Amino acid sequence: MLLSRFVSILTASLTFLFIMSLCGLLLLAHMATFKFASANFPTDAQVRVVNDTPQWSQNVSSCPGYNLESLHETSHGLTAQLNLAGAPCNAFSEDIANLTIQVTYETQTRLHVNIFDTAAQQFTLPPTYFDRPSMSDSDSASFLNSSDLKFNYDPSPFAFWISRRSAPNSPPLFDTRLTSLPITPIPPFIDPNDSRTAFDGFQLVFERQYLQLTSVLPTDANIYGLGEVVSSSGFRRDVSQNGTIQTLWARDDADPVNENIYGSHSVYLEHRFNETSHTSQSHGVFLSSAAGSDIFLATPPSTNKSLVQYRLLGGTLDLYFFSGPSPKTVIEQYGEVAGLPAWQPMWGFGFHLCRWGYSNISDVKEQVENMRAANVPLEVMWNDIDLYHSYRDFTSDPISYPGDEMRTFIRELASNGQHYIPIVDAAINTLANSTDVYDPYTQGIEQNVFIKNPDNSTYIGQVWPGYTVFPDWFSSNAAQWWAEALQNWTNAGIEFSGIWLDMNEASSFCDGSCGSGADLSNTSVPVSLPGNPGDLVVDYPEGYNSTISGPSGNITVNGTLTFNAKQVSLSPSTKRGLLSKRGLGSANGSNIDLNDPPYAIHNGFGPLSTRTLATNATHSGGYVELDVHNIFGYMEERATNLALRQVHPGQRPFIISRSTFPSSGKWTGHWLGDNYSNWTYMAYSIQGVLQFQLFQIPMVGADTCGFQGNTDEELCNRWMQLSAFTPFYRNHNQRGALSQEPYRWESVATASRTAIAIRYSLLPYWYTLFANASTHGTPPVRALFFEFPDEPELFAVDRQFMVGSDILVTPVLTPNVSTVDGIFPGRGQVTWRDWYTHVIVNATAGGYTTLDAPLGHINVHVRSGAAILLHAQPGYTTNETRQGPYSLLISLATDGSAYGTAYIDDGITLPEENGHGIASRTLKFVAHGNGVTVESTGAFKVVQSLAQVTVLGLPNAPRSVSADGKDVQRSAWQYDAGVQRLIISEQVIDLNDGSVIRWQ
Ligand code: MIG
Repeated sequence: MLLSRFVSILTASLTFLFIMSLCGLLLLAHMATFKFASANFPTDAQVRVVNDTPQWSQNVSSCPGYNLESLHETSHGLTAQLNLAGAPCNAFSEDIANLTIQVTYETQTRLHVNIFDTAAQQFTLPPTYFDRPSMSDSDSASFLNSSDLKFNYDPSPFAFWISRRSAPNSPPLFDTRLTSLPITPIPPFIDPNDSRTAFDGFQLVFERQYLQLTSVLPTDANIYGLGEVVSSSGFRRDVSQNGTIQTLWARDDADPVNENIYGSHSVYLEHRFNETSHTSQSHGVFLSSAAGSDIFLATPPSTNKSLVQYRLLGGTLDLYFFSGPSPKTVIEQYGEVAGLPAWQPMWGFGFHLCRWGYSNISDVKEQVENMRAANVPLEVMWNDIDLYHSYRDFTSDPISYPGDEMRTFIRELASNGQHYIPIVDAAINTLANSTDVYDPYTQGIEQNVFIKNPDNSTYIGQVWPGYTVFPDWFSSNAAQWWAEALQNWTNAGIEFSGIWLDMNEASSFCDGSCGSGADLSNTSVPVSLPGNPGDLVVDYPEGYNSTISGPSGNITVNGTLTFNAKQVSLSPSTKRGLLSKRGLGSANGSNIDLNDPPYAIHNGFGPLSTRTLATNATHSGGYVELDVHNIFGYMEERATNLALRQVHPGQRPFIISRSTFPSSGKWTGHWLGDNYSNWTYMAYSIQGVLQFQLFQIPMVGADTCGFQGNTDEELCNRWMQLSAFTPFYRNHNQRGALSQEPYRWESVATASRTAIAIRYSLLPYWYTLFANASTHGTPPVRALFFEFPDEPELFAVDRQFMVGSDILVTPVLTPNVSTVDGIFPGRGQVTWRDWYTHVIVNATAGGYTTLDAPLGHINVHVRSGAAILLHAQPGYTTNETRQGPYSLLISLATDGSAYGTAYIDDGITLPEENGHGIASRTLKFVAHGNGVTVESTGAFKVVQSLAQVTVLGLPNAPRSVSADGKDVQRSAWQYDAGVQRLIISEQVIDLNDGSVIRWQ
């Protein structure tokens, strides 16, 4: 078994190499030359490489499971001891004999099942950094007997299952009673050469370095979430025989399919449809753990049961169950635990332009000018590491990006209502020699903020600037040191509005430590920059066809066409987990293999320390990297968010970060990493955006037009239009790849102007959706089944998506077409009107309808029953847009009703949690047969008035129209019988008061 485990790692590595060369990734191919060097670990007496490790059995079939004893019922649940039921199996480390289980009915919809080592030595997320709600005895309400969920158990061997109280006889939502399954081990089946894909047993296993928990799933279950991943099966995960291995281990790799990448999210939503009643219910399961893990979704042969199996490298089994029962409420309930998403500044919804490879400030200014000249709205200009002096964080190159000129440039942007965002890499360069000056490093050493080797020396890795150290977010001075570095950078001219956090997995070019003896004066990096001679990005755009000559088939450099959850709100004092003081996890104890844990998760790079920090690197407080690896990004995001609150007091921090973890959304947004400039990856971007809605990090988007490789006009055209409907909207490009700013091709410029105009019209709607996310955890972007949960034909749809409840987006995701097939939810009960023409789609109920989709046109449809507040005149920036009047778009349902809300505030001031503490205004639009009322509440004064109301679905022309009791002049309204549309214009309706608009 041991042998086959290594064989499989080798196979995985070879597959990786093969894929890399296929993609022609010169950069990564370069890295591969040192990829197979065995990982380096700092050598020191304290390093716990235990040579006398007992030979672990590597086989869980003989694991005895646990017996439940000493049960105590509490007002909110129960606690009990779980004691090992037989001789330890020591499968992948020592069995922990005594566990505690705590079951807490935390709210009506949330049940917390926490299984931990009674001695509290295993690692858990430190409550100082992770707010997790919990019940304390002072909480008056008890959900013990009323909760939607019910905890059930067998004491011996211990197993538990979670059912719905309302349906005790239905299959449980989660069920660990697998003891009836064959005890005969199921041989490796997902990959016969990979012994880790064997299922040796299903009982609870809880060892120092291996935890296993298995639950039965319905056959062909609808599972969403678990990531971060680019999933070949789409947003809906594969639970068929060979199903899915979702590995969680933060990793810097360019968006490989079905492998672990930047973020680690151990939460899933399951949606169950009842074929008899034709109704559905969703629930959610969240494992709060930072452990490196494999999560299997599979249907092993001979069991005939689909399973979810968690295999963790440490920590505890801290599980939360959410009862939903709708997809949206499951996500909201997860948000109550993970924390609600950060409030975003309005400008964050503007269009962002970036690339790696702007060689100097003139290059960057030119982009701003060219965008303006082409009249393609540009809200935020970005800089990648080209900005840096010697690739050092918090610097700007004195020759190519002089600080004073940058200050002037950024202030000019600001005076035009535009913004600037620079990159911040996770690693900090060391000093090259004794005359070298680099304050962030020197200060950091003085303040003791860097990650250490086990012998307390500073840990050395390597990134773009050469040898580096890494911030230790657990050290007491780190946050302030980081805030000062950001402040100093601003003072030196880089007056950023927001921050881009990269490389925070954390990425390092040495496999593990570069060695305590590294020659720091050697600043050369064994990785060549893409775009350098020898590493040119020369692959043809996907649509290039060399056999077709002439303008129709060829591409030139600048391209021609190629082809409200109602919950008790927990006061801060009742937050905080019960266990605040824990042991040091893997750092603490004998027989712990920090460097090569006995169970090898399916990390895409093989060994855990490959291209990242060594797992025995040590953090303040004694934590080891093995336990805290997956939260590096989270910790940095939190520190950066808090730092930005110091740099820009009272303002909402805007952060986009690569490596995320549950609760990251409280502090940051996310981009989907190093995707490819091809059609498949454009389609993948939709599942990525949907995943992160579930993960409560809704401000998310892909590198538009694609990062790796060369894009082309047609792809970029379609992609600029698609991304205009995703929350974070940025075009970003690889160094050395063909330019892809939207003005580079006339057709792309036009397509972008069209889509951005829609986006900016919809800003009040986006803003309202995000206010609902920040106050209730409601996901702004939705899979179609979130809105129409009882229509099974929608469960796997991820080539269309919805913005809120009312906007359906049907992008073109294939080349060389002028139509697109889309499904229109509602099975004929809902009408969908074209955004542009207002014509109702003649949709096939429950099936696909073909729509016209010439290049430059993205299909957008409005749901009947919607009332959407819009900006009437989209401008060049969000700020300009907001200076103009509002309009209201109403699409009446067949019964003549429509409803909508809008949340408005100043767009920049940081509210307290739950949205309090700043002036805001909430509008409610209620339409009925012959009018609409506007209800207005709040303290924020809306300066702009409502100038226009469009009513769709009005069967007859009105005789008269009035606004607030006054007749509207006949010339100010028109009725179009063809689309049943009434347009009322020339109005000056004050949104600070209620109003009534009538048509009769
Ligand atoms: O090793 O800063 O994902 O967006 O352009 C590559 C250069 C480092 C990776 C990011 C990408 C960025 C690039 N960075």
